[in-house]
Amino acid sequence: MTVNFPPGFLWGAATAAYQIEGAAQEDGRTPSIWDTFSHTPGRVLGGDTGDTATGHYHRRAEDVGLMARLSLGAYRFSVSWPRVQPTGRGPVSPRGLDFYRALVDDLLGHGIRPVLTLYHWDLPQELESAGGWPARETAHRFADYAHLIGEALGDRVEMWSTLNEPWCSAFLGYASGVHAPGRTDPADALRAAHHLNLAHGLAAQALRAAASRPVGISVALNSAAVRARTPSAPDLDAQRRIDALSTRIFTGPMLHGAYPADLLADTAGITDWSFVRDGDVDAIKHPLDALGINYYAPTVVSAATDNGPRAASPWPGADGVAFHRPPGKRTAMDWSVDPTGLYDLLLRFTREAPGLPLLVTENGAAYDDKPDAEGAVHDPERIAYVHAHLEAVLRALGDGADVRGYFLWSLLDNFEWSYGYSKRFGTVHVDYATLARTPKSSYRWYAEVIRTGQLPPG
Ligand code: GBH
Repeated sequence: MTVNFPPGFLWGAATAAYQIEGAAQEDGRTPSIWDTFSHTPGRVLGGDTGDTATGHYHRRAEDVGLMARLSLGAYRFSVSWPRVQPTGRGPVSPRGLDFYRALVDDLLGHGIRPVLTLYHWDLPQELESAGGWPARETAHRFADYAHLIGEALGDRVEMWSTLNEPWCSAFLGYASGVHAPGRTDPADALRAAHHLNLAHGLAAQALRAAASRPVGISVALNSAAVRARTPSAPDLDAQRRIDALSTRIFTGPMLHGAYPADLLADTAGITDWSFVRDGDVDAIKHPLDALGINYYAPTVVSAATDNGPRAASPWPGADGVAFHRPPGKRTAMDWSVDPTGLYDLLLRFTREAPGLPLLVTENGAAYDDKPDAEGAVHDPERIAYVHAHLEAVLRALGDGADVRGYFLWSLLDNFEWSYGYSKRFGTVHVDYATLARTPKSSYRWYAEVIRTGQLPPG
């Protein structure tokens, strides 16, 4: 197997606004659902909030310097909707926008391509109070927001992404409630999924109309890489159901122009899907320029006769499915380390959407990284994790997958949603008392991979 990545392969790192920016109440920003959620006792481990996060809003130049020394070719970040359009309606906020203009200019000045995600989970609280993603109106608000940002930054940002992981927004936000806004209504979660799909399609149209030059548009999905625990018919059926709810609920309308019939049948006891109106699916099927894949670990399922009492499920209509922890290595999130899931997804989308370029928009791992006595941070497990996953990317490339780039999650340790600051995904360590940044050993390793375009042996 070759160890060389193709010329022009885009080497990146990714972050998200609420996880790094802080400055939650500055320059006219209004609260998002994550401000409300994290300030609600019991929702986030340790009562952590994104009020300060890594302080990136005030350390932009330092952080772009870290990217430049890493030799990044691209940086994937998200725009905080309530920072640039406070309350989610009306005109753009010039002060909020200034931050992203300056960021993009800094990146371009260092030859780093900006990859701008419009939505990484921070819905303006006012829009949630008006119904949130289960309300159709939110999709139209999102298209307006996309238009504003397209007008403002479309002259200098070429690569755009509409949504990050709409599965999490819909099902962790409105079914299991472990993410903001913390609601637990399965029918609302399915409505939310549809309105996120619609928001994606309308925003893609709005972006093309607003930008002053052609833009590339993608979406980042956390396709679950679902496996059946055994090849028995009931276990394969469990796999089919979770694949429908995790992946085909998005790729059905986005890539193939229809919701999968088996999904509609599986969820018929929850909703009749009458919220899908004529023309919606056509709008959702807006041609994409690339598909973003976020991958961490596979999901292993089997059929279950009785799940017993349990917390609200993020899988509406999948009551008879059990989830398993495969044996083997795990990260600090307790997620298994299994790069074959990434290979499988890359080959799957190569078959399913021939000709559509693929991007690994997130991949990485949390480990319990601590500075040693000299203040250095060694993270050999992260190096091994990324090495193994890049090997899977190379293998997929060799087998015909059109993978154009890889974005490490994440540049910095950051606010890990309901886990607060307890989980560290960064290749750069952040001391939350001082906000000091310390590149870990994986940073030097990744810089070498980027500079050589090769995986070192081992
Ligand atoms: C990504 O989410 C996010 O985009 C990013 O912001 C985040 O920091 C990063 O990954 C690390 O978590 O079967 O119910 O247990 C990944 C979220 C986590 C979603 C695992 C699916 C399993 C769902 N994924 N999760 S469940």
